[in-house]
Amino acid sequence: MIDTPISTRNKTNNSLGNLKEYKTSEGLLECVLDNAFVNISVYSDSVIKTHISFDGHWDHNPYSVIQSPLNRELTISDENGCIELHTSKIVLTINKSPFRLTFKTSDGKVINEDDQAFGTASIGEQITTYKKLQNGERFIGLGEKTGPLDRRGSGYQHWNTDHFGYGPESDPLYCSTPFYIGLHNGLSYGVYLDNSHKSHFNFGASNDRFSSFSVDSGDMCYYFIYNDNVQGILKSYSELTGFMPLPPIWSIGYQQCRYSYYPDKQVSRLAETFRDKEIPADVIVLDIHYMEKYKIFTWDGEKFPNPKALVGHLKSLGFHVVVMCDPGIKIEEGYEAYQSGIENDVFIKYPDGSNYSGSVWPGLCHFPDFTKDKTRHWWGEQLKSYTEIGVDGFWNDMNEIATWGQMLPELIEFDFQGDKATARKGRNIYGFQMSRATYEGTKNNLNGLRPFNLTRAGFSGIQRYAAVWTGDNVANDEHMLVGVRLVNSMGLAGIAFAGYDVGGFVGNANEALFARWVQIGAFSPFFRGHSMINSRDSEPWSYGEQVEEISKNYITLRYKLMPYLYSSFYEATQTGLPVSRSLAIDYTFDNKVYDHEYQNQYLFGQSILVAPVESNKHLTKVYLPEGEWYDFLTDKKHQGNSEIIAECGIENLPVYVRASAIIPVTPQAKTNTQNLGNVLELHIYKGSENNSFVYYEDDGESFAHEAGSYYKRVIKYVADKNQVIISEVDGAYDSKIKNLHICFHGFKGINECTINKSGVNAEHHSYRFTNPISNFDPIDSEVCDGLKIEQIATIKTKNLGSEIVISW
Ligand code: NBV
Repeated sequence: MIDTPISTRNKTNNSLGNLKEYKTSEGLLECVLDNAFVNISVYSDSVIKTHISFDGHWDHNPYSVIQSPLNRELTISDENGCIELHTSKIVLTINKSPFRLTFKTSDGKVINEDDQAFGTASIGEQITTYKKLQNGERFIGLGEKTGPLDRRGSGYQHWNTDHFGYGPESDPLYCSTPFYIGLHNGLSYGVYLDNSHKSHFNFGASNDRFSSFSVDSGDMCYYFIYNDNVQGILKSYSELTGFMPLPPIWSIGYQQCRYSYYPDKQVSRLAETFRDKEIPADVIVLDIHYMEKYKIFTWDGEKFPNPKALVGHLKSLGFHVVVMCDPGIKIEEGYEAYQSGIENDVFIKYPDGSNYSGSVWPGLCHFPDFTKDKTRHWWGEQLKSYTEIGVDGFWNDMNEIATWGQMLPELIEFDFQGDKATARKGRNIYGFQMSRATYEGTKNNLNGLRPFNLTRAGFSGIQRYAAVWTGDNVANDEHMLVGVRLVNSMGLAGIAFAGYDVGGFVGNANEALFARWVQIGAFSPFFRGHSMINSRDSEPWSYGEQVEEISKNYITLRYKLMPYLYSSFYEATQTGLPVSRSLAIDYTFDNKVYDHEYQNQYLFGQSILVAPVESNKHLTKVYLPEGEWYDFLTDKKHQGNSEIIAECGIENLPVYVRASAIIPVTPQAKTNTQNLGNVLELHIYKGSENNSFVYYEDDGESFAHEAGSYYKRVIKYVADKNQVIISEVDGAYDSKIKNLHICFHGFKGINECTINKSGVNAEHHSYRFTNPISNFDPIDSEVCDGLKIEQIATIKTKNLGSEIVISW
């Protein structure tokens, strides 16, 4: 290591100074400056890491980045007072005196540059990097942050916080992902600040000169990502911090929760009511009242005398059970988790070595130190008491860490993989590592089944271990829309599996609000109804017959879309593209998508555009970006690049389908994701562009797909040839689909359709149909009748595993 200079940092601004010397070795450019050290390394042609340390001690976050640098020889030049580092996509110009960075495209356009006067500087322990505000620059993402889609003019901080009933502008909330995307002049880039101390982002707030990011302590360590489009940036970010593993399919079904359902009889009645009413649902969630006096790993003997029998009964009804897991372990002699926690020395500590105690639900508690391997293992062992009785879903709450008083002392110490750190560095990591312990532990306990894990707090990389929900929202329209933006914004920060409490946690929804929230929630990656203790009942049938019918229709629609949705989840595991996609992803430089009227709109998967709207509106404006769009309910076609007025009475939410869309649907869903039937409807929407969709299926519950047991087909719509081509099967899974129906939307005058089975089986079939224009109506599953082509192909048979060409 290079010699450590004596830190000269004081309370006023300290600059980095000039570059004094540098050397390169194994893909690393090591620079010595007047007042600091800077290491620059290349992670891919799109990603360059800059690590600035004032004291040369190189502070690391060991948890978020899992990618390794390329370690290849760097391409650099040194001329006219500047070093230039080249990848095939980025040119980084390092000005030596003073030390300043400019990131450019290979054809010389400035993507991002340090403020020439300030660069990176410190004020005491806090270090800030100042970037020149570019002309028309916008900023999106940053994860679970309130505020508008375009964050220009706003400032935020990352400090995981339990914020009960937060407001539409509150900041910070529960989960921190210090990653944002900047956009200007047709260019897009990402910055991931890899430091878990409290951090601050300023996107031209209270100034017209710079955007900046700061850390309260540790080093300035950031990854600069450049790509031609936002999709590419999201992919690079996921390569750095990890892709979400495929969740069990049941966890993307409807989940019913409240704080809390008890006793066991009420829980059983709840589950039975879903089945009696034929409202599909997959999960019953048990909140803290299942425990004895809120003690995790225990069951209340009176309310839940036989948890195993209860879980068994729910399973027999086709439900999975998710249980609340709070981190606080009550200090109580004889309480097993406490005793074994003490014996195994798993808790976070004060600097004098005594265990930290803080009050929360059960009373005074100790808190597991999840930054220690041993503790994570211990936690996994404790969770066996749940997995052994059939529980396979876990809900990590209060992990900011939330304690009464909300003032976790900063002197508390965490193990940090043996590299001790205080709560200043550990707080933002806590929920992330708790989720890791829960995911890894239960994965191990479940013998090959995928666990579902939900968390409130997290940090960059959390997508590897848990879905994230937006905590204690409030039952009102504004909050409903804030939730949509929070989920979309998390999607811009690597978290594809996110959602909000449908119906609102705090306060009481009314009929219209609940109905609307279910409609929007049906198009959210994580879909769970939840409400607070002492609030009104909030199940799909609790708001009268009309709302029950609306809820049932939209929940059923969600299940019909399951092949599309599960394939979209699969896509997220491969590309880092979220399931709920802010329009800023596909229409990045269309100013209209940032308009406050339209900023809540998003694509649900590749082709379905959702326009969330308040519950009391009957008409609303919708912006349809370039291209052509079909009304999801009526098939009415609209030209894009236009603002339209849409009807949005209580029965329906404005939803549109992009022309050329390919949407696989299952028409038979009635109970849960295990019973989706054996028919696949392929809905094709006429358009002038070619399109393709990756259809993905597997057993939905095990890890066998990792060993090749999946069923994947690329479905192509070839617009000018009037063809759908379904590629040969990839993977060894035996698909459940027996019959494929093709439903055409927007095609006029088709009267014959030919299936060419690529010669595997010489038969050719042709079919006639009477009405070529179909509706896809979520309220009635039969509307496609007369349009379906029965028995086009039995995809399951080996013969039809090869390419299928459908022409009309
Ligand atoms: O466990 C009770 C609640 C839970 O229902 C909610 O979803 C969490 O965000 N929990 C917070 C603890 C206390 C809430 C007042």
